[in-house]
Amino acid sequence: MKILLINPYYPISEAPSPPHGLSFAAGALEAAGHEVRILDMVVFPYSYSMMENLLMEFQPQIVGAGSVTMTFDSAVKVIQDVKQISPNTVTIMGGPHVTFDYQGTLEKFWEVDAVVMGEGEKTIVELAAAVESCRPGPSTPFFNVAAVLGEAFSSIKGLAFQGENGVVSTGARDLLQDLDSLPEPARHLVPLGRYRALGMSISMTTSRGCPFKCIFCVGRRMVGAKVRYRDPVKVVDELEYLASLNFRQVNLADDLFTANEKHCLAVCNEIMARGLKLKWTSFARVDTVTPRVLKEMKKAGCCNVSFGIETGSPEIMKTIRKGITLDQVVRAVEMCVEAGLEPHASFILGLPGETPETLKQTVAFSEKLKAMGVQHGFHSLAPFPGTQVRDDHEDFGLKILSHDWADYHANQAIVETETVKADMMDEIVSQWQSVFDDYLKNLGKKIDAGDATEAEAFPLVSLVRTIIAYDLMMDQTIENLGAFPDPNPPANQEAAVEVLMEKIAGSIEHPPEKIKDTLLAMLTDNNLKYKYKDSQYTWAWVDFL
Ligand code: B12
Ligand code: SF4
Repeated sequence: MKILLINPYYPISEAPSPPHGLSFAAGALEAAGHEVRILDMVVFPYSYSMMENLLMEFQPQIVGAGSVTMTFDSAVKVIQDVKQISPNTVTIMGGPHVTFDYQGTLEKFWEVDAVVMGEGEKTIVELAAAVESCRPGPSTPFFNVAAVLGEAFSSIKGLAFQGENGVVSTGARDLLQDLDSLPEPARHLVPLGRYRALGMSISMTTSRGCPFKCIFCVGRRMVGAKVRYRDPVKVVDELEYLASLNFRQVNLADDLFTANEKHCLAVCNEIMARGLKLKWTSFARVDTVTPRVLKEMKKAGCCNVSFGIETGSPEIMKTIRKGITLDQVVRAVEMCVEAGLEPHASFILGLPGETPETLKQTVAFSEKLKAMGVQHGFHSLAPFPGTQVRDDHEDFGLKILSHDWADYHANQAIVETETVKADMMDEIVSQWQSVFDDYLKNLGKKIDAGDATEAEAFPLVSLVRTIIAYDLMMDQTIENLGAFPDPNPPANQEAAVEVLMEKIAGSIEHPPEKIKDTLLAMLTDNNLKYKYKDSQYTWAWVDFL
């Protein structure tokens, strides 16, 4: 059977990496014998007519979209388009947002036939089998899940769907115990080349689960309290494959890579034993790192460890059930610095109990950490469906200002406490942002004056390349203007780029020398390619690796 999976749009400013969960779902479907394609709206522009063409050409029987809360609107819009174009296609959604708002999703959007709740690999395969066995013929005028598939769907755990008398949920499916039995994520279906061209990192996981109970977190509820580990040898096999793809770095996306020292050390040792050279990052908690683990991580190629610190207020730290102390934070930072790792700290503004005083404490604590060598970021609390902070927001004294899911991007305040209004928190975020903007501005001046070394200039140079490459991708400049006749074969890559520059001049608004630099870098890194044959150029992105 043919199945189309969709990664919905979200902005480049959020530093997207290739869709990991979706490739696991795709991998499971392929292993079950289905033909799967992924439409990735993060790196391809979307339009109704392109969906019409795709559905006409591929003819999938199931179309599924993943989403987090901030991408839900984009995901559901595509599903609505699919139903309008092809009413007999079975439409499904999955991912952390709909898992905890399946009721709201299915009630509000009749176009969504079913929601896969939680881990999706087994459920989606059973769903596909059910659709395959029960699907109506092409002459059926209009698809009706309740009538045609209701009975088959009722026996699939982890599913919610449109029933005859409203939404039906079959209840949560047990979490997978043996992660090593999962088929490989189908990364070959993801346009990895575009992410690499944009300078993004690539994610993989070595475990699933987190034993902690932070009240703002959905992750733990998605993956369960008991951490399930993959075999370190298999983990490093995958890392070895990812290293061969030449991404800037790999993100170990486990909820908590450092949850278990033994596992963590086993992965590091295996990386070192194979002499694998790659840069990676991971998430950690300050109370789960030790000097030994951090040193081994560094030796194995880890460059950056991200800690959720959340607040500088000891009181709020208790309320959110984070289970760490500010002293532990300071100690963990010292350990990272000693080990030669860059620590990153993320803070959330607008947590229960936030007051002007606690905001000051948080900012002061972030400054203290900065002085110790920590990079930090501020986010605004987004009370996602499935979190305790959302379920009990009134008890926590929180006022939720927006129920528009598109606002749940955590960059702007959408909750207030009794004494802290949204603009107070937005001000902190924008001040923090302006420090970063100033840094880039000053770096730009230094580069223009010829005073920056290549290494110093790199962050800005690569940011500019990312922006230009992204604009070229989303405007389809290469696709629309990259095929043209030219009587003179290019002497070298630079000459070829210059010919392309002439053809695309005026179609993208960036300084020509920066466009040229970007195109050359893309070509050198094998993210862009051209063919010159029979006096004709054909340029193309290297989409698949
Ligand atoms: C790693 C990670 C990231 C990475 C990249 C992930 C990637 N490339 O895919 C980065 C750092 C880029 C990132 C960014 C963001 N993240 Co994040 N992230 C995670 C984390 C820690 C692990 C995700 C993961 O890879 N899990 C492993 C895979 C296998 O699981 P999965 O993605 O859930 O997929 C399974 C199911 O959901 C389901 N499924 C998924 N898609 C589909 C599609 C269909 C059709 C079906 C049927 C099933 C299905 O099947 C999959 C296989 O079991 C989770 C925490 C968690 N455990 O969920 C947070 C989490 C998903 N992130 C979260 C958030 C908020 C974000 C950001 C919005 C943050 C921001 N403001 O920028 C962005 C949005 C990115 C996006 N569009 O997905 C929230 C989402 C909550 C919510 N309701 O929105 C989570 C849950 C953490 C939290 N705060 O609680 N994230
Ligand atoms: S925030 Fe981190 S430590 Fe807390 S429950 Fe979520 S994954 Fe676990």
